Amino acid sequence: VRTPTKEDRFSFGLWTVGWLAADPFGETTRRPLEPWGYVDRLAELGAWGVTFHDNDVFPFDATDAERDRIVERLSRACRDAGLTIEMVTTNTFTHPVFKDGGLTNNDRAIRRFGLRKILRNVDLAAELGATTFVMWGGREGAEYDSSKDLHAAFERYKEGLDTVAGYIKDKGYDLRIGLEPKPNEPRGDIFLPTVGHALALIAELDNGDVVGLNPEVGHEQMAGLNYTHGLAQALHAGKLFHIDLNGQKGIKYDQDLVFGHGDLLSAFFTVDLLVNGFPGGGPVYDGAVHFDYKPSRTDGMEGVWESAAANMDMFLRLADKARAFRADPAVEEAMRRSGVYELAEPTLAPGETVAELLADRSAYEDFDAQAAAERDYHYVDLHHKAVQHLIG
Ligand code: GLT
Ligand code: MN
Ligand code: MN
Ligand code: MN
Repeated sequence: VRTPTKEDRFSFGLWTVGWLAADPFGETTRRPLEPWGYVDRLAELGAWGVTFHDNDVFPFDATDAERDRIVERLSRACRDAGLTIEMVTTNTFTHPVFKDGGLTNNDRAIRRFGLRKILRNVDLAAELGATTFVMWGGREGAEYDSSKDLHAAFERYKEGLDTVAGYIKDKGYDLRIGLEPKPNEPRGDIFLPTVGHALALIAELDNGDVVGLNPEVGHEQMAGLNYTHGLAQALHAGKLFHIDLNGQKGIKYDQDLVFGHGDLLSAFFTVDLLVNGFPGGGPVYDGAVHFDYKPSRTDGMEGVWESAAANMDMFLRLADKARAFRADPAVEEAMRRSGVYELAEPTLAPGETVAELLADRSAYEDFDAQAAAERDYHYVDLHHKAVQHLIG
């Protein structure tokens, strides 16, 4: 497998390699570097971009001068290392003021503060040339159903998103919002728990044209859902703006493992969709290949870089295998036999009306359902060919 290059467009959150590994039961196991201390090594490993929250870089209570100085230092380090700052986001979850959320906090003054903090970082994102602005509403949610007027919560979520999206448009920024769904953790129940919930709210926005999704592998899998299907529906809706790749093993706490180190077969089909697209054509993802993982608490600093490299290596390996899978004539034939290409043909003929469908006796009256039910789809054989390609 080749080594990653800038053309692969791999990017990492500074909070990923920078995670010091404190968890609810234990202290940190690694020491912090300065924010710019991470960029050279990422560039050396073959990354193209970096992403960060405001407070990954400067403290929550930084003065304007301090903020400017630190941001300038980081952006210079990125420039020197040849790294693109492709996404910037806001931390509206760490400080206790956000313990009941930012945009959906019951406290209006906190909602106004949260909105201001987000808008500040929209300006910063645009200034640094980022093209995606992720909004992960980790604290937007509840533990107790009695605690929230849920209708009002969705109204406030909409209001907040429309305000931020409207601001981006008014300013003419080349920036799109990527909502990041998650079902739970840190809240008992987070609002917009899945890709589907987020798509539904986006459809109700006035400025929804610049609002799409940043789905994370582990977050969909924590909800027991199929990540590749989630990406597919976001693509179908024209809303797959960004992705968070990582690994997760089933329905449990958010593991943020290396991409492919959780459900490997699912990762294979995710990469198949990302690099090969839909079998019958359609929208393709052309954004950053962004990793949002956590280096294990049991690893030291060397392990951090090993795991960062593992994410990219895993993607490249799966991409090679997914390309070989689709290029294999036996697979092509198996896909044909399974009817995979047939689904792209519209069910009604071009220009056919419902009246014509109703008049088509072959579609119903003379249709032999028993005979049609005999079809052998051979899906297992097709799937086994994918598994063979995957394991070599
Ligand atoms: C936080 C979260 C991630 C999100 C980040 C973006 S913050 O680390 O767990 O999944 O992508 O805000
Ligand atoms: Mn996660
Ligand atoms: Mn994420
Ligand atoms: Mn995370």
